[in-house]
Amino acid sequence: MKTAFITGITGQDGSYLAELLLDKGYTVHGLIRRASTFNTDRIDHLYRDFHDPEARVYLHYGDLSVSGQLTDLLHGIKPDEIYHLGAQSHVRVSFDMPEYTGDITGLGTLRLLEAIRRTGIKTRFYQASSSEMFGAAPPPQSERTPFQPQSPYAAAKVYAYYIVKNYREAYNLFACNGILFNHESPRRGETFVTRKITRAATRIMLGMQEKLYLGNMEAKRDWGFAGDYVEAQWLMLQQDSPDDFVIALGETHSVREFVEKVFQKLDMDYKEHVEIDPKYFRPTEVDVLLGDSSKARKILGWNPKVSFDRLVDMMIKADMELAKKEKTLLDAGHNINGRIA
Ligand code: NAP
Ligand code: G4F
Repeated sequence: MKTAFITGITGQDGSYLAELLLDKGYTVHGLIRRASTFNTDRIDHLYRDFHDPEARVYLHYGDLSVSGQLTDLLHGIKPDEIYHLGAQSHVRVSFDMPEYTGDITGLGTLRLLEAIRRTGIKTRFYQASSSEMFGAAPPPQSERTPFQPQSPYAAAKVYAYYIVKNYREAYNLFACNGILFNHESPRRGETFVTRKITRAATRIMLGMQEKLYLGNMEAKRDWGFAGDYVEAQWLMLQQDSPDDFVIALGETHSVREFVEKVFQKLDMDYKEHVEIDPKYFRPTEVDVLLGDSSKARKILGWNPKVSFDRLVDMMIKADMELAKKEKTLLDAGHNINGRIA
């Protein structure tokens, strides 16, 4: 039985990856942050009390800013595979918190690599690199496209990408960069644009919200399903040698198209509900992302199963169920968390 260590296990990808690894028989250790509220919603269904002999998920408090503790954890767990998904992952927020983003999203990767080097454990390392690193580079983007980062987040990810390559070459580590294009799901954080749209549209439909405020609706993204993308993360660590791979569906749509599609599927006209708020614009934008993942499809045999259209349906369905639950509570006189991203 293999053992994996996941940073970012409480995030969208971490939850899907933990499910995948448990299905494959792994024992899964995850790094979680202490918070004054519960932050394990996405993995609660996987967790069993550690006294239970059947338990295969173990959670450890820690933070990507603390290197000594990461070293102790890796020394104790000695995982066969490390999936480093933890990050300050929001691009707009990275303009508000550039130093923090550099520390966690950039240096966090170095801290883990150093922990591997210092402990001398034999392990395989996955780095959650991002299509955001391509920035202003014209589409389509592949492993050969030079990076032109357009945000503190992207600059931090470029640092992490190169430090992974450096440790691979300098210390012969099995370390891979998965350069993943945007991937979404019903578990997507509510401040990312797709989920913000499906949450708002379903609430508008049920009369719980009037307006949806967005930023740049002309930006284009290559959106796929997170469940398909974590499979690629696992495949990268099963190869004979470490390498870097672009993972993308290979089609691009604007934010406007996404909104239009969601509202249309709910028989509504988005123009009646959507307004632009300059607050959501970024000082520098990434205009078009469109991935060429032919290398991953050929070498890893990676083949995404969920189309863009099915992804949209999946997100609408889940958010409609959530909105209905919220409405039932509201109608019964309860307070709900009506916070909008
Ligand atoms: P996400 O939902 O935002 O999850 C981020 C995770 O990182 C959460 O578990 C979060 O913990 C954890 N984290 C944040 N700061 C931390 C810190 N200081 N110490 C320890 N853990 C910390 O992100 P995601 O969408 O799953 O993405 C996973 C990774 O892939 C990220 O590195 C992201 O940058 C990268 N990526 C994502 C996409 C995409 O489209 N989703 C595309 C390319 C690359 P809390 O739950 O406590 O906040
Ligand atoms: O959903 P987004 O915030 O995702 P973004 O910036 O593309 O970043 C995501 O994908 C990256 C991979 O390319 C990841 F590395 C990163 O961690 C994250 O998961 O924004 C998508 C687009 C942007 O062009 C943004 O300007 O939507 C535009 N947008 C328009 N109105 C908005 C909004 N984005 C957000 N979050 N909120 C809006 O109201």
